[in-house]
Amino acid sequence: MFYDHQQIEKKWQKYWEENQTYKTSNNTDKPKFYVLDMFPYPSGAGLHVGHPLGYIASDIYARYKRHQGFNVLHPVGYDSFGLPAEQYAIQTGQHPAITTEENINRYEEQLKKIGFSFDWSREVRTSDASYYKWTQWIFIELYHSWYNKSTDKAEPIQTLIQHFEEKGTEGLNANQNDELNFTAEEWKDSSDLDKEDILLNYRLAFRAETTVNWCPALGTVLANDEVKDGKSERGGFPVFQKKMMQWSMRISAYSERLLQGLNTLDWPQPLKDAQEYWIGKSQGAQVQFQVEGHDEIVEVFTTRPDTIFGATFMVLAPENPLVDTITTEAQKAEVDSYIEETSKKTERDRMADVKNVSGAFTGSYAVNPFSGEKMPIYISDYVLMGYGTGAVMAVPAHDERDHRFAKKFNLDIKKVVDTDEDVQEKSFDSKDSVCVNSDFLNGLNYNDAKSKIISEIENKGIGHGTTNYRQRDAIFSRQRYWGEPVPIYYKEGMPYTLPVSALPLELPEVEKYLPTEDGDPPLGNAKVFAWDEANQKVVSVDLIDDNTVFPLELSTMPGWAGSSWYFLRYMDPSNDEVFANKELSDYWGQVDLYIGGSEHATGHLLYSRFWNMFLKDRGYITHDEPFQKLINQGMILGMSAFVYRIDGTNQYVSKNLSENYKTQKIHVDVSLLKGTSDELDTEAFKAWRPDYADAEFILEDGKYITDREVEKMSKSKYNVVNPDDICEEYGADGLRLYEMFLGPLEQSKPWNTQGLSGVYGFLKKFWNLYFNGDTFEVSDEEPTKAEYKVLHTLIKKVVYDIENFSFNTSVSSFMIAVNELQKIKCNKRNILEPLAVIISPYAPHICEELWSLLGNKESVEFEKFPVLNEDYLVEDEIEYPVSVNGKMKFKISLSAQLSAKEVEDLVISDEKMQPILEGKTPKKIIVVHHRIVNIVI
Ligand code: ANZ
Repeated sequence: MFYDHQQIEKKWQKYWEENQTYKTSNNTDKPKFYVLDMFPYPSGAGLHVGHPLGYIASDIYARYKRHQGFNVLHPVGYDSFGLPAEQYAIQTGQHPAITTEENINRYEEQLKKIGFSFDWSREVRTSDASYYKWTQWIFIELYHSWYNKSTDKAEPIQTLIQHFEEKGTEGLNANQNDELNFTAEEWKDSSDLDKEDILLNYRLAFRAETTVNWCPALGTVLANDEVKDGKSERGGFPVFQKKMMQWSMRISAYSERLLQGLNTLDWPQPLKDAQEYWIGKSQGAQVQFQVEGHDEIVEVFTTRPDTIFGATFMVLAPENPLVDTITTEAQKAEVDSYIEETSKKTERDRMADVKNVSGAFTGSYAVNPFSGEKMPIYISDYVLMGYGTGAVMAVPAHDERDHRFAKKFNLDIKKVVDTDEDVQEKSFDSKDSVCVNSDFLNGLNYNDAKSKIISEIENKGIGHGTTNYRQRDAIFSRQRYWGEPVPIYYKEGMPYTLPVSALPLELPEVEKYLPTEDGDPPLGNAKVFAWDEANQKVVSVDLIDDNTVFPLELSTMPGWAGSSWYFLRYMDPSNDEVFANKELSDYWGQVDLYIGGSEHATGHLLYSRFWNMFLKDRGYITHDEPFQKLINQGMILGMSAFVYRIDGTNQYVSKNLSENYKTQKIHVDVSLLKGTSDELDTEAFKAWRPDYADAEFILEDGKYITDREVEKMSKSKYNVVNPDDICEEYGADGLRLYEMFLGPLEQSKPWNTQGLSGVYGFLKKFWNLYFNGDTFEVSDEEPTKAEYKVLHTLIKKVVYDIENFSFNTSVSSFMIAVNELQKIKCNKRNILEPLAVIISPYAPHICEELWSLLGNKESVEFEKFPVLNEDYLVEDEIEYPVSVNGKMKFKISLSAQLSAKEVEDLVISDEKMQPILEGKTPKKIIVVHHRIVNIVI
């Protein structure tokens, strides 16, 4: 029977949509299971076959879990704010909302063609006002919260105010910007404005002057993870360091919890390692050094206080405020010119440039509190102001950068301990040092030496043990249009949140999407974007009088705001009262399986854990961690095609002749090749671009052969394969099976359209098991043992494979099973019915069709997954090798049902045994059941 995939797939996609087959109910006594994909940014290019890889895997898992009786939440949505739609708006004037809507429609169409079992009714879009209302609400909650280190959680700002009213800052243990000290009286005597200023120092969403990554070409600030090698990740524009007043999120308050939480998660180790590295916990000490002849103290952070005896000089970051006070008159010019020189470098350049040490002497000295020796104080840009205290004690014998600096400036190099292997491993070991023998630490291992010196530092009252994290607070404002407005207005320069009742604060219309002439962000172009405090509404900017009508914040939120909590919104997507009803978020709890790309390791996956922990602290949800198990799917690579253009001409030479010419290798679109071959369709090539209209070709054997290379699949490399084309030709089921068949989910693998005919052939064979010629025909006769064995072998394999996320091997076992059933001409209902259920998570359309042809009225989706019966796998006959005095003599086939004793009797009485025994009685007979018989005579 002809397998008409197009007709079948259309029919079932329509059925699923009309019957809302995959709509998830919240009211059920079934156990829940939450399967989530990282939601896509709907780009203008549409999907290529690399995008659905993870979605197919998660869809198979979601369907499998439904068959197992779980109530599965498997939603989809769009991360729909972002730069590309805005860049397009700048170029063309088209509102980003329109571009976004068009792109989403295209994505939706493409996704629906692949037959995903998404609950489309729960779709969310981060750029919808009904969604970002709650992103703004979370911002307001963060603004009105502080981090209490004593309770180790975020608390409402009222508890902080209460603490100030009762005790001032005494006994306060908070995460803050600056350490403040005041009494309860001083607090009470402060003006309202001063109080607000003080509170801003503690809020989880706060404003502060920060050095930011400023990208003039994009006109915005970028997060660290949006900058790659000093360039913007999107567009590759240069990024500079600039000081600006910015909104920030106090993620650093959560560093330790973000680190500890990793232990509870089933995530790939490289991903955990990346987060651990990003958080960057260092344990050490903060130590104070007296500056000679000054009241000033240099405070350093060191992870190696045990090397303090070898600290021979000090280095401050050029930006350290102390530099000004301690630089001597004689050194001022040198110091100033050095500061000027380094201010041009980005922090990243400063860290990357390890070879060229540079610096300047301040003219002042500090005193080493342990050795009593004088230590010259330098400045150098290898010390960063944003880390630790912005100052180091330099130990050139043990630290490589300090060593390079000492060599350059001819400073003393003293080695402290060199006996303990543990320490040697941690130290850079310089050969040219003088050894100082500190009896104080000799003989101690690394950890003991460290603890001992820290207690000594504490005893001397010159410092204390401390922990530092490399992770910085996250800058939250973007000078962009297409993002969530920040629900803040300014009164006397102080920020105030909008009342929750005024949310959503909608993105205003603007005429231009560029910054204003005054350098304000694009929202500065809006005509109606001011806050009328008295009437509680947004009004025209002309009405701003700073009395009752105030300016609104003009920056918008970063891309990561909306994606940091979307998994919660799916639980209750249309609730207008709360972001998600508590009962529902309790029921759905954590995401049980999250699949997505590894590029989100330190961005999305840290920010969303942070917001989730915050919402948990404030009692809105129950779990600290949002994503229990996570898998990073690998990449699908494309086969790029290239032509060789002869330099300075419009002539193109075929691949195998190209060596004879000086050429340039140019990407051509893979759709310009003939069929699945490497041959270029030269006419299509000429028509592709005006530049190529007059192209001439030097052919080989009458053909132009392109060069091929495996690269990341991407629109920019012209090697994308559109899933729509594959669905058309081989069906969505073919696409799904093939993507899984390509190899292990986590690995990268090249796409090869030719390989699809294999899985398509399998689908046809599978289909035909249910037909006799053109008639659908299954028999109700009881299957044979051999038939059951094929089925149950398959069940066993597939269950194991799905539970271990090994989807490629399941596809091969489907192929084996179908081949075997075809060979033994099996058409029994009791085999073919369960077979359709087993294959349905992978190839849902064909299985729905077969299931309904089998006479079932309901979708195959909720049918119980077939259960393994091991009895069918037991071999009927066992072939026992019989060994006599250690030598194998013959083999004997016996029923597997026999006991060991029965096997023994049958072997001894077998006629082949008689000539071997020669009438003797065996001394010993050992039967290893179902394996071997050993006889000693
Ligand atoms: C003395 C010492 C001896 C150090 C030694 C290291 C090795 P992590 O592990 O990254 O936390 N340091 C401290 N603050 C710094 C800053 N603002 N900029 C650049 N370097 C800074 O590194 C901490 C170590 O880096 C500290 O320990 C300090 O040098 C340096 F054998 O102090 B150490």
